[in-house]
Amino acid sequence: MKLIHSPLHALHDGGMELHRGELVPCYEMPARVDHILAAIARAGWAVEAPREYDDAVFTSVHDADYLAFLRGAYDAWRAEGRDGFMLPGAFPARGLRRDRVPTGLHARLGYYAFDAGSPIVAGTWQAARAAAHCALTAADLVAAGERSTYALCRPPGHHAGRGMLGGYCFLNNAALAAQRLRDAGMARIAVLDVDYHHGNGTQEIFWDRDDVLFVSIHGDPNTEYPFFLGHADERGAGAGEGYNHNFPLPRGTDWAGYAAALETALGHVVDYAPQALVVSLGVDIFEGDPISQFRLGAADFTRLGAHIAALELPTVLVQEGGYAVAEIGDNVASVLAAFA
Ligand code: SP5
Ligand code: ZN
Repeated sequence: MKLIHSPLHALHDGGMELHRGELVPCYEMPARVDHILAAIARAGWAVEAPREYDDAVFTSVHDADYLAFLRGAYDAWRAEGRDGFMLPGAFPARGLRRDRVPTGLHARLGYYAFDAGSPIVAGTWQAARAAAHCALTAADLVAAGERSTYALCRPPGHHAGRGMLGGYCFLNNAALAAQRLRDAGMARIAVLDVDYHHGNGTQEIFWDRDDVLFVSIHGDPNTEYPFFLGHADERGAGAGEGYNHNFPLPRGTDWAGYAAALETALGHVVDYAPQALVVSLGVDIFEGDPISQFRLGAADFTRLGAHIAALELPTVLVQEGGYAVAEIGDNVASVLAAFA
């Protein structure tokens, strides 16, 4: 399998997130990638650089005004004489207007963000762009006949919607990969999201479409981030009705509980008979994850990889979350081993 990585991820660094009423360094940090690269090296696998793409490719899943904001946000921040990281403090919740984009920078930041945990720093746009290039390259390789590829994306992507950032995500790498496979002529693409947190952005992007199936297993949004999407009754709309499947699971779920949901989820993928599979691979389902509540052990990632690989589909694996930094590399490598 081919593994795609860009060192530009490291430009997204130094931000803080609001966590339980306190600003703390982001759990989503560059060291995550160092540990994944070390595990990849130990396994004897090679990594290659992503191809370059024109920014216009991002409009396949994102709104142009959102992309323009993201690209120019930090320069505008600097022009106001500021440095450090940008975080929003007010959001257009119910009762407030969403039908006009405010002109002020801080106002626009709140308009386009949905949490105060996803700071924009000087290098965020460049890093997010490089991560998206990794996912697009991984998709292009599969479209050209490669059986499986892995995109070591950082920052992650599955919380980013058409016009919305959050959950450490800015560009939706998995959605860009799925759309790229569609644009290459594959008729049906399935996205399987195993990150602990519901992939609200990916669900939103493909909500009314029947050409991309979205299947997600995650912590119950009643108590787990992102809280406001990811329930089992969300099935898609219009042409997309019946092409969205959510499996919210309670805190404390171990491999036995997870495997039961996984079997049903994979059944939906098989029934759909896709030409390719995109996996949003978050390993924050690990028992040692500092912000998540499932109880999968290290050995369970080998099982997870084996179950997904058994589908024998052309597969693009896209890195999402995973915050137990010391163990993230081994957990990712355990999944990839089933494909390598
Ligand atoms: C890609 C991804 O995994 N994004 C996750 C973003 C989660 N951000 C907010 C987490 C809030 C968790 N608070 C739980 C307290 C745990 N001690
Ligand atoms: Zn996550």
